[in-house]
Amino acid sequence: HQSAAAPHSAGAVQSGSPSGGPALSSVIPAPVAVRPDPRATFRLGALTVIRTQPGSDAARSVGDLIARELRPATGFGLPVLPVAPRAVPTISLLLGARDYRLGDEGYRLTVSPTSVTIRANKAAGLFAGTRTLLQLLPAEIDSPRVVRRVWTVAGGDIVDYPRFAYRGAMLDEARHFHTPSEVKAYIDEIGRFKVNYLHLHLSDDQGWRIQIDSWPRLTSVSGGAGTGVDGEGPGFLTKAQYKDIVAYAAKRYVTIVPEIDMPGHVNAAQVAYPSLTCDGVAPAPRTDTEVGYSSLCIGSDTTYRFVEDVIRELAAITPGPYIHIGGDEAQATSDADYIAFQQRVLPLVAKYSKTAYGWNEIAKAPAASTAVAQFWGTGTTEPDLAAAVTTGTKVVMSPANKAYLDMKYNPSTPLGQDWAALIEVRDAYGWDPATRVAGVGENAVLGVEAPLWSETLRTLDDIEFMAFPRLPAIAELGWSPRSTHDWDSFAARLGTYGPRWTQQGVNFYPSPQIAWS
Ligand code: TNX
Repeated sequence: HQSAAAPHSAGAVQSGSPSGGPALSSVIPAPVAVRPDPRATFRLGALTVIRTQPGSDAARSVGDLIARELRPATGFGLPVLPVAPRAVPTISLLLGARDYRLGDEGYRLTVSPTSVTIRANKAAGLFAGTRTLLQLLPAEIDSPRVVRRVWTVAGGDIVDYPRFAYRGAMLDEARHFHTPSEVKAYIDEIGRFKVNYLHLHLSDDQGWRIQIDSWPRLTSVSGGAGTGVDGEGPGFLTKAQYKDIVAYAAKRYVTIVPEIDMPGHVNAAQVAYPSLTCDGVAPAPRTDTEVGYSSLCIGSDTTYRFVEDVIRELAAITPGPYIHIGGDEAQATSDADYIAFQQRVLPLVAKYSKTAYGWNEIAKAPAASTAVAQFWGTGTTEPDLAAAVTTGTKVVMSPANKAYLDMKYNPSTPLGQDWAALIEVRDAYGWDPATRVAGVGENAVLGVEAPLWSETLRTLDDIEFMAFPRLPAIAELGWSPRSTHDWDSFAARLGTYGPRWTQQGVNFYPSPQIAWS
């Protein structure tokens, strides 16, 4: 990508309109190009209508969503129509942008005194444009109750599209189960920053969190009471709940990536089915947070019947392109066994028409050349991964000392762990996905992901406290052109985001590195 961006000048987030709305440049992730026009302020009013591309159900559904988001605080009717009446202030969501630079997710947003127009090639771009529009309205727009004030949008135009195709977050459902409504809340919150994938870690040593019809004891036993860390639980997603989350996410242009972790991290599966061990003896259930002690039995046919059943059933309820098969921390599996396992299992994902995705250890297996590998190391070299990249493996960057949202911010953070690093906001922001790992350059990088492991996290409040404000930092690294990367600019824009989380009722860590407004 070439980038048209004039670098955002340090701290340039003054008010963008006479009535105190945000500046056109006060957006996270930073847009590709911003051209303010101080004479073109738009005022959202009681008569405003939302016009969506005639004949497009997808555009209509984006219009309905933004209307529902704008009504509570404004109290305005905001009808969604295929044609706007003459001389009425209009927010337009139109397809047919005819600008190849925008790709599938980009948009152009133009603000004039009488209209806000979002144009895109695809509805995903219209949705991204509405995420920007929300940030251009005063923070009170996120109030659940009517606020009487002037609703302005700063004038000018924005051209915007992502640097990387994959901008992800991960939630660990296995260590502590998080309910469907908590997962949906998180989807809304990450979508604000144009995150377009949510990876759900659905199995681990402690518990199994997704219904699999051909192996029902996975959830009846290992999704039951006491299967969370420290004996909490129960919890698992039925297929109906999973499909409902997938559909909810799709409306917000978030694709769900399910993970079943293997050949390690399988104690819960073996508790439910002792035939998945080599000696046939059921191990004890585990609710501590040790890792690296369990392994599927690599030489056994039962193992591959199990793995194929799980992949087949998951693929059938997952419209997205990826099935994540874990592959991390397999210390209880020999290297030779590990490679033999991956040589059989990676192709099984393709058999069900999905792209295999796994933690970076999968790069040891030649079959990973068609897979996506998720880098979770703390260093800047990973020879197996660099070698796999030369044969076609694509990489999602989640360096644990930068992108792990379960790491503490500082030594006194009450939640989280510190094995990879303490990660303040500036640390989370201070790296480049395309130069982090030797031999893994821009073209090998599919994108970034911010994982949130939940050994220490129970509630949605806990999740939010660890994710915000670091998740927006990772989202910006994934979306914004390298040329916009600037700590002072990011910090200033983040400072103005605080009141939005407050209005939304979203918990966040008020980092002392940020001047919160
Ligand atoms: C390592 S990172 C793990 C997880 C833990 C996490 C805690 C990775 C691929 N595996 O099993 O939950 O550390 O930070």
